[in-house]
Amino acid sequence: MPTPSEQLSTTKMASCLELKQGILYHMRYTLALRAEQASLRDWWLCLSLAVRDRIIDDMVTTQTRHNEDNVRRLYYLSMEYLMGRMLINNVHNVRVFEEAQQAISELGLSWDEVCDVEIDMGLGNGGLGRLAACFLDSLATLDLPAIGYGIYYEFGLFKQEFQDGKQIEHPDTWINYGTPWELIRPEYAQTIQFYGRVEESYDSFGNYHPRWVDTKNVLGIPHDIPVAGYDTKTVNFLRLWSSRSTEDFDLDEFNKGDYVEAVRSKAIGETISKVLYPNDKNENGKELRLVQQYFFVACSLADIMRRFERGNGADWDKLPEKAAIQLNDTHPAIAVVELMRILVDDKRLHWDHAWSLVTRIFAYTNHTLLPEALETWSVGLFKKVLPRHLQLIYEINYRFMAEIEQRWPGRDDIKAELSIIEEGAHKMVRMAHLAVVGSHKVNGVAALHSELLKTQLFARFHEFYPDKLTNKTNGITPRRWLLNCNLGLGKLFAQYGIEADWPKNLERLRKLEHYADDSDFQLAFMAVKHQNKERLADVIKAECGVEVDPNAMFDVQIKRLHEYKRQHLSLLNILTQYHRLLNEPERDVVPRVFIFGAKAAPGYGLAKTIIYAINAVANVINNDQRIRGKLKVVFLPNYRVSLAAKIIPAADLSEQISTAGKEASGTGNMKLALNGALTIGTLDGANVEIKEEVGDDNIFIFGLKVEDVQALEHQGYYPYDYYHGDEELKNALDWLCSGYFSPNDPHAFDEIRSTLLDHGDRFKVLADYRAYIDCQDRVSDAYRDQARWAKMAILNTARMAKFSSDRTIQEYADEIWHLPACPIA
Ligand code: 4GP
Repeated sequence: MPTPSEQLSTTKMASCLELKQGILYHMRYTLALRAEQASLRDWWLCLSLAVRDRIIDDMVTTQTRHNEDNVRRLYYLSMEYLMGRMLINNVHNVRVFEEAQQAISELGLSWDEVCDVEIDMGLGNGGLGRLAACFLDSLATLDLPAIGYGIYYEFGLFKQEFQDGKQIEHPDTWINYGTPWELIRPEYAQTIQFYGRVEESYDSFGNYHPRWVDTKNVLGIPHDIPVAGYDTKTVNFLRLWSSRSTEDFDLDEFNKGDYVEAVRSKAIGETISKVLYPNDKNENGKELRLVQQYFFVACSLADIMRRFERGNGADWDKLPEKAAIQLNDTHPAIAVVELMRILVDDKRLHWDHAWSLVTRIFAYTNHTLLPEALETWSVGLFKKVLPRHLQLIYEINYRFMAEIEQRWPGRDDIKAELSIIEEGAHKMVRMAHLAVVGSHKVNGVAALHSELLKTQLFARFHEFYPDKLTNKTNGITPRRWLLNCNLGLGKLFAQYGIEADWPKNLERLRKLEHYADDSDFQLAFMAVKHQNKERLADVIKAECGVEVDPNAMFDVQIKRLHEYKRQHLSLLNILTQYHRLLNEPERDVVPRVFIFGAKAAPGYGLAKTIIYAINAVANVINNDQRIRGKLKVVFLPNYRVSLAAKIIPAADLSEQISTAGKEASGTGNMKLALNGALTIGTLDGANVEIKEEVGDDNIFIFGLKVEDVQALEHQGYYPYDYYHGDEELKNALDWLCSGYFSPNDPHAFDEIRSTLLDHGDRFKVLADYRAYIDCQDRVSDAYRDQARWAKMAILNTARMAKFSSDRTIQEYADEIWHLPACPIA
């Protein structure tokens, strides 16, 4: 049997040697250590630096080319980026994976252990933040000139721990000892203004030129994270801003002799980029959040303008030719106003001229229909933090209202409906309206969601701007979500002649359809799944102390904890199955392991209660000898990108059970299906399109459709009817709240019950219960027939090409950004 080194080609051997030398070089000259002294983290750091060295050469080439050719660029503005671990992705993207593995093994280390040292870069909450990360990967892979802009949070999404089954949050200190993946660029620092007041002033021709004065200023420092495309020379970057005080300390205070006060005011400047707000459907009203939004937007626009002026001077008409800006949700929507401020106040353009430029530059992506997630800011707060911007918003709105008057004369109701300012006792600025008015395209993230934007949330806007609303169904990068995380499947593809370029051409996997009925292939495919399950079983043992059997079905629900995602519907199923088993111990059931991963927003009490309930039920079930391990329930703590990468390849069943009309798209659904998990889901978000791709026979769909949900709401929804009409449901809910699962805290789960029964069950959990349980029975039947299951799983993997983020990004590039590729020689 050849050793791994004998299997490497000569070129790869040379490259492996070079990497090893790089690692040892950094051990000595960056860390000043002898190899014998090095910890695992030191090795990880040196390997990362050695890989980074390669990326940097291409980064310099790419950026030189982009600058010299003065190319059109896409600027992606997002408050969140869930990048996860960088090393594993980078070694794959720059195609040195085997060499790096070999080098590490020659140094006497374990590859997995070295990789596991890396703390995730978790600068986001959930879907929208991970989407941004997938998009950066695709932009670079497709050779599209792009820069991502965001915030360099010192504390990313909190670390989750369970104490007695309850979520406890700890700060995420990812940056404690620095990261090898950043390049700090003090030379591109920006000074940003806040607060103060607007001074009326006139120039010598009598023209009004307001001045924003008496402001508090902070510095934004860029931290650049290189983003290497897969199998290409393009290296773009993500520029994250950290805030610093403009002065080392306040000289006035210092001169008054108050040294401590002087240094304290410096610290205030640094709080802006301290911490990520941990809500995935954002929290409104907090001043610091508005300050964060403006801080990163203002830094980014100043940076964009600097780059533009370097290449084009003051030829402002060229601005929309050189820059396309995508707003990831409304979080950066203030950019529309900031660019107006720059063009009108600083560059002295006429309003109409400036507005015509601005509205050709911006486009906006909406990620949710949930009304509580639509951002609004009180006019009072706006006036305090950004007084000049509030004036500009009023001016934008005044002109917009004039257009509405033209279209619908005398219709004050329509004006009130569309106005950027919501009138009333507390006047609010509606950021979504600002984003729609200021953008040339507005997109939803799945076909169904975009349709609902047109017919519901933005229906009137759609009447007014019939060409503005459009769809761009989300996607996921096949590099992170198959190549990196499922090595076994990648090897199998090679054995069965799938072209090696499948990671950038996912259509290649369609060939697997030919083997869907081939029993050898089925066995091989399921054997890979089994190995992945064994690995996950080890993680579960280590993290939860629970033994699970890899022969059982792994039933996975991983996503943020939210009522609309209905983890509690899954809990009702678990209780029902458990109850059935206890009543009929000899019942022939398919053994299942229910696997959860989810963080709840720290202020979202009910979500935390649902976590507590799942853990409490898990604790009873996992220790009940009577059911002989036929059911297991585990809640893996601290769900994050790197944990997802371990769970997803091991999943048999993917739970996508949101209330129809509430999940804009979902992307976990795509990752799981790509790795051969079958979906049980509602006709919601991208599930609808997954069903179209894989075919009705290869997915388990149940429950209310959007129209049914609406009809139910219209005719009056009475959750008690379902409760009294279904014995198993009544039993499951009563049992949960009986104190049986929480003897020391018998009322712990009352809120779940009262939300479902007494407070209207907003997300129709009870209405979908029966259809869900019956569908789960069909799932079990399918699993009993392993050949049938294997065929369905293979067809899922084979038919996921549509959901590559390369397809999504190419659509954005063609239809919204009009962005040509710029391949680097
Ligand atoms: C999420 C949506 O909930 C999810 O359906 C979608 O797939 C994802 O965005 C990416 O488009 N929304 C958020 C949020 O993360 O904070 O609103």
